[in-house]
Amino acid sequence: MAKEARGIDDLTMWDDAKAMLRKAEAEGIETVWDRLENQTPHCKFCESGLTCQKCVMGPCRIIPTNEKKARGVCGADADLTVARNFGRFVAAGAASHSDHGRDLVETLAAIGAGETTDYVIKDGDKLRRIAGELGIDVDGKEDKAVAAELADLFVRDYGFGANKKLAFLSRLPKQRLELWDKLGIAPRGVDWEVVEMMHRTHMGVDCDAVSICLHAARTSLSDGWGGSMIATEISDIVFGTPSPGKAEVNLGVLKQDHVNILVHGHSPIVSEMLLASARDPRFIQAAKSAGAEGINVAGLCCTGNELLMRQGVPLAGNHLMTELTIVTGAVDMMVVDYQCIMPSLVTIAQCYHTKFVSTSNKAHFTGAEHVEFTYRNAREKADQVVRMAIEAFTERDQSRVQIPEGPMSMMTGFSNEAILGALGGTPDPLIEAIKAGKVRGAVGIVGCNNPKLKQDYVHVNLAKELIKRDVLVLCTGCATSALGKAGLLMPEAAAEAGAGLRSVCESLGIPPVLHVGSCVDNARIIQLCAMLANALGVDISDLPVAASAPEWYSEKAAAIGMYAVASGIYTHLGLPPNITGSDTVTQLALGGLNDVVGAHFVVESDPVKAAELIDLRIQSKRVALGLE
Ligand code: CUV
Ligand code: SF4
Repeated sequence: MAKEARGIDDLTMWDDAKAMLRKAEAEGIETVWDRLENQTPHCKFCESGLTCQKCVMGPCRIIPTNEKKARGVCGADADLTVARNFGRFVAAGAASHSDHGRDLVETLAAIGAGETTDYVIKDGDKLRRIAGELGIDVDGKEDKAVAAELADLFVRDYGFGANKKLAFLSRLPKQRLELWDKLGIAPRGVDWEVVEMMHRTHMGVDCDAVSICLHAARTSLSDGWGGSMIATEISDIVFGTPSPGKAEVNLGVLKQDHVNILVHGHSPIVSEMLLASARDPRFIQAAKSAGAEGINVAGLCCTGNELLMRQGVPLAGNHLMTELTIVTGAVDMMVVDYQCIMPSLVTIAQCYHTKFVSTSNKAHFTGAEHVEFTYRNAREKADQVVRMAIEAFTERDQSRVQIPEGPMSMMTGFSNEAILGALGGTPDPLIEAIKAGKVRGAVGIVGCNNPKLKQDYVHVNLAKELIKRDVLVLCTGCATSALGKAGLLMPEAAAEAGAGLRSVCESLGIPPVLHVGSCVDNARIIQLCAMLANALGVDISDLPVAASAPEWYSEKAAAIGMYAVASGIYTHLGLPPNITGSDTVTQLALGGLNDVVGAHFVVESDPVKAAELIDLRIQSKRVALGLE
């Protein structure tokens, strides 16, 4: 990207964001967009994946067109360098989701062992259903005992897996698992695949680009069908399985006369407990004594999605809104756990009265107040944090407060259980609608914001194009805020859909875009795909479905995209990963993988063109299934 200042209208499509960008400018607050401009142009070697610093014979910069510099000191060429970098990139993403999942396994085990009273089993039916599905005999056992056994099984999955296979691979269509076995990419253990990627990419281990890419696929699958899926299922068991409900989204969810607490990060373990304290009448009374009308908890990013799905807690915004929320001057406290929390937030909080509180022993922020949450002390710590927020409210300078008006309404809570419930208990009505062409296919729009793209523009326009073409959209993560703000998460948005999708939505009273959760909840989408494939007796790669991460930025998003593709789902990205320095890796990603796993990536930043490409794929799959 050329280094030229973009106007505010080029940075975001939203009025709430623009108002805060103007306020930030007036108040001399630096944002992510300023820093992007200062960092542009980026290093060309890094952008194309051609730098290596995996040992101190280097660091090396590979110049494929220069005879003398085409190899690093060890002899690694462009293909190998790109593959090793990409492999580690995916491994870091898989590690992040899976380490989040580990916290839930630990919590479930603590419940089973009676080591916590703060966390309990909220959905005992789901606990028993999942345990039964995975071969645990639940008859005559108490919830606690089942929880302990299930946690134990997941602990094994993190290490070696029973029979060196992750438990949830039992959900796959037979063809898919056979293909993975043939390719040697069926994930064996959640931690195993990540560690093995670190090993393989050490100097002098796996020195074949294609081999590393295949292991990247396996690593990502240990996330999708392992760490993320485990995180989602335990979160439902402990905090409740989401069911449809109403909520609100955008900066207008902040309240001038309330103590505003924002939760940011990913783990419901922290945010759920905080919400419980904030809803405690004792603290609401304390807030009133401090001059507020009450306590308002709102979410950001994925932990915001978790609370939204299960509790209908309003969503203040997505990734690029996190800094701007503080600029309102109305945020008394931001409580974070881990992932996607820009360190700049601490600096911005210091420009206001905002208290910034970190809670995880694995995520410290210089300058923040650290209040560590564990399963033993969570409620006590949450109480302490809420008291601090009330105190912070008394220091708020109301003359600096500016809250953009008018939150948007949205519908949320579409877990697979809720989707099946809406369909009357089986996927058959959805399959019939797909066969009849009323719903031509389905696309998961997921993932982040990236300041290189106009905020939410690709998300929103891609979704609009798809629903027009009778393609049902499922969304998670930061896409949720984008599509919610655009009004697409309301049943009324069915009017913007094609005639077929519109009739289906109207008869069920659902929106044409269904909110299915946070990033780890992308596991719900692949599980739903597997259910549909099993019901039709086909492989996932035969389905008229696709995935899209239009504005992705993170290593986690790369892991998600990779496991979607390796599961057989065609995946659109709004911008490329840093792999373009290798023809081998790039061609594999953009096409070659189709012959290997039945799906591949496509990169396109224009939402209309992306919709056309996705539509072509859906159409070809419909034809192959004999539906057209
Ligand atoms: Ni996990 S990974 S910016 S919060 S979706 Fe949002 Fe979602 Fe990307 Fe991060
Ligand atoms: Fe250079 Fe090879 Fe070391 Fe990488 S591993 S820094 S390419 S010598």
